[in-house]
Amino acid sequence: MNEHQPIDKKSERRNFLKTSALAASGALYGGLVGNQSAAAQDHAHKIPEMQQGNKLPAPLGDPNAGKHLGDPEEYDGYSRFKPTRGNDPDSDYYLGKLMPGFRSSDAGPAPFEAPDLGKLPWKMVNGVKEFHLVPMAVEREFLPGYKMNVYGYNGSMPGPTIEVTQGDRVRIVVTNELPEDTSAHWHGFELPIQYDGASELTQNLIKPGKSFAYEFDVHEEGTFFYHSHIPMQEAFGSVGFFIVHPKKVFDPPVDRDFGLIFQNFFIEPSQTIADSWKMDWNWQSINGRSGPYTTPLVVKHGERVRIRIMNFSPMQHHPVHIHGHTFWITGHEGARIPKSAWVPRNTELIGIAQATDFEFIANNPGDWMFHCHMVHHMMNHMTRQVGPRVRPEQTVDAYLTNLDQIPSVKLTNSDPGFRTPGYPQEMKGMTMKPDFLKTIWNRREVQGMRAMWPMSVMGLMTVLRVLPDDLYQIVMESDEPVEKGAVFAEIVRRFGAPSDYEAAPMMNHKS
Ligand SMILES: [Cu+2]
Repeated sequence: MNEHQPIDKKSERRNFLKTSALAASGALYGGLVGNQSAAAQDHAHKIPEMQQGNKLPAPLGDPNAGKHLGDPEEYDGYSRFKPTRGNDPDSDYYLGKLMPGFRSSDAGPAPFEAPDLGKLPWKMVNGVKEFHLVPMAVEREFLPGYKMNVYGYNGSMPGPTIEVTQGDRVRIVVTNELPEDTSAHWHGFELPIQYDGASELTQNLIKPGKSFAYEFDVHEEGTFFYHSHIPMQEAFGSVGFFIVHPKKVFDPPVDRDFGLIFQNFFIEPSQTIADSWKMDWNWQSINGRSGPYTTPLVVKHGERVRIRIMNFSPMQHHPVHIHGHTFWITGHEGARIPKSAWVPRNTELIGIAQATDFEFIANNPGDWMFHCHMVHHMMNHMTRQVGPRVRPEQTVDAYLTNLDQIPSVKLTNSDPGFRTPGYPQEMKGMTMKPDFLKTIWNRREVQGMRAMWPMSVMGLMTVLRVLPDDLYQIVMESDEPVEKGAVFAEIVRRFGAPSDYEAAPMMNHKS
């Protein structure tokens, strides 16, 4: 099977410059230039007045670049390049069930990637893979400017991923840098009892500053994790992925192998320290970040994708939903599921301490929501945003130094919505400051998304971006600047209904 066709960087650049020139020449909507259908012309007149000033992005990329020549595009009526189900529910290729990706199984497993998390390095010592894991208090930036104090490992929350191959023998030296005792549990592994890390049942706790070495053979394969076995430390973030690749690559091989850890925490408004005692939650994180700071999963059109989702929330289950695609459930934290028992879904409930592997063909280009479907998990607490509790630009220090004139509640938002007793449900005034937005946008993975996207991705939400090869190259491999909305508009132009498309209002294009 062919690997992806290489893309000529120079021609890409020429193409970009060409499109930039088009944009600069004042073309309102590139899709309408040079190829204007009567319907599109007609529609151009119907664009509402407020949209008239919108600068709509020019065409981008080269649709002919990176075609997968020679790869079969269709199996039993299922196409990897367009939304399809196939002809027969009993076919191996129904909903892309056994449709391979582009990666050959000879190439070994696709690299595991947990966005925003690192991997724990190891070295081979006398035939054993040796890791050094350090439980410690960490500061994790859930959102730009929101640095939270939690527990993690080696400076990260969740901790770095331990990644091994079935059959490896591992030694994990755990050195406790927490201010209290801990232990490390290897969740789901069938290992010798004294290395199970169940505090006090199987070992003495590791004192601060002390180490304990865990050593065992890994005969399993699949999606595992490690965590402290002190419940309150678990609620404080002490967890990390432990991925075991099978000796024989899973069939069919995937092109992408992502991992996401869903968590929630209770952190009082204006506090930075998680409260593990509360039976409640108000901050949500995926791999230690809240939407829109979660990093989108970017894949190429037609690829076979695996996403492993693990729920390490203290008290909450998550129905995880993906838009625009149907996925197969191919594994849980227990093991790979036999193909005969795979289930197609678009929403899967993942309970606490459970993991689920989704697999699907990314056959529908676009920027797709990927999120927990519980409405209160789709956002963090709104104390900064709602109602008259908002006291802009005031701090406790300023308050204490001015006790004579205790500042009264100053309602700076004149919107009548704020006069309503209780919380306006529309969350008026949910502003994102320029520095915040700059950090959100200053990431490769979000280039060319619609200018308003950060308004819609909150809490336990992220985005799956399915990009044709040329647009993938522009976003993920080129350093050329990409106009906000340009990649999205180009996908609409090629796969959607461009005459009905309106770009985000102009004000959102400024960062
Ligand atoms: Cu949830």
